[in-house]
Amino acid sequence: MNENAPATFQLPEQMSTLAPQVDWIYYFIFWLSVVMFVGIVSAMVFFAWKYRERPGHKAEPTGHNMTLEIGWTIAPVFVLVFMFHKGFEGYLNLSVAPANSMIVKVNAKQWAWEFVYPNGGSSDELHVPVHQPIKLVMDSADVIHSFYVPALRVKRDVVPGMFSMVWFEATHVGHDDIFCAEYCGGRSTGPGGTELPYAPSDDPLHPYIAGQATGHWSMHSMLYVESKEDFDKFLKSIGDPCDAYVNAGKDCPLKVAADQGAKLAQSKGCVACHTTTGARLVGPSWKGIFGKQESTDKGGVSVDEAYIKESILDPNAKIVTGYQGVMPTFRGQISDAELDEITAYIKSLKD
Ligand code: HEC
Ligand SMILES: [Cu+2]
Repeated sequence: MNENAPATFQLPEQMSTLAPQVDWIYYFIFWLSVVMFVGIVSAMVFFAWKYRERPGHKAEPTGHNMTLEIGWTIAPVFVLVFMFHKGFEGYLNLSVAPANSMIVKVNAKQWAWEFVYPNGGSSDELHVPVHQPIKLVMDSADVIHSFYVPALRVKRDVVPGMFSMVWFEATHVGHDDIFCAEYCGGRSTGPGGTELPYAPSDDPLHPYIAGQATGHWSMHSMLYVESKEDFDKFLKSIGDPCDAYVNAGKDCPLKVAADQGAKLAQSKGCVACHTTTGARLVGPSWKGIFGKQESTDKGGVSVDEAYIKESILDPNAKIVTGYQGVMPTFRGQISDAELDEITAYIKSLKD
């Protein structure tokens, strides 16, 4: 099932390991519908002709046929359960990223995509290495968006106030469009019209948001699948995300957030149980944990934004192997902005 087909009359090119599975169930449903349609319409036409009104024939009511009724109720149930099973299998596959996935953070907002890579750099187009599972951790700054790449057969909603996750592994070098598949508003321009939610920014990292996009239709980007070498070159080219700010003579917001997070770790008392040096206290050290695999009582997890948030608000959801579930919850005592700052701090604690 891993042969990737080029575009067909009905479907675009396959570019991910998942695509053949999605297309299989698509064609199964399509051909089942064709067979049912031809069968039902033929029978209908045949019987309409067979029992047509003609001299010498009287209409005879047929009554109830129990065997038939039960037959055409049970048979479709099997087909539906099979289709549900296939669909659910695909959904689960899409939801559970392999342990060796590279994490890319996706920020959606009206009307742009931003992709943040493991080295901290960001871009408005998604570059990924071929044959490498990519886990997208997605978040929206405003309304619901939906990340959609046809050739990957991947589509998932991006919802404000939570992280949604999807993963894929590209099978060959190439490119495809990234669309927003959720109607996410537009700019009203007429006299007295509503204001654009984002004023043009002088943020050197996000010049593309600078007021040139005007609606859902413009929330378009590109996916580039590259060889490992090309991808490494790309990563180098976006470099340290702070460079652009430093060059513009400004404070780097990431650094400011991380510094703020360091202060919070003190004032909220995290440092009583966590070090940043690699040394173990009551809880594990934060040094170098971001992006790593952590083993917990619920199995292996990769440490990403969503896991850190969960660890702080719901510490007992997953307990790190070798530690006690003694961390208190900070739900209600820590704002969303503070969570982001602590996350930025933990991210900055590289090995
Ligand atoms: C009373 C001690 C204690 C305090 C205070 C505490 N923690 Fe923890 N924390 C733990 C322990 C023990 C674990 C490991 C067990 C678990 O997963 O719950 C842990 C786990 C974590 C993890 C997951 C680490 C990993 O390696 O997977 C994060 C992230 C975390 N804490 C963040 C925080 C933050 C942020 C604060 C302050 C707002 C904080 N903790 C305060 C004891 C504490
Ligand atoms: Cu959108």
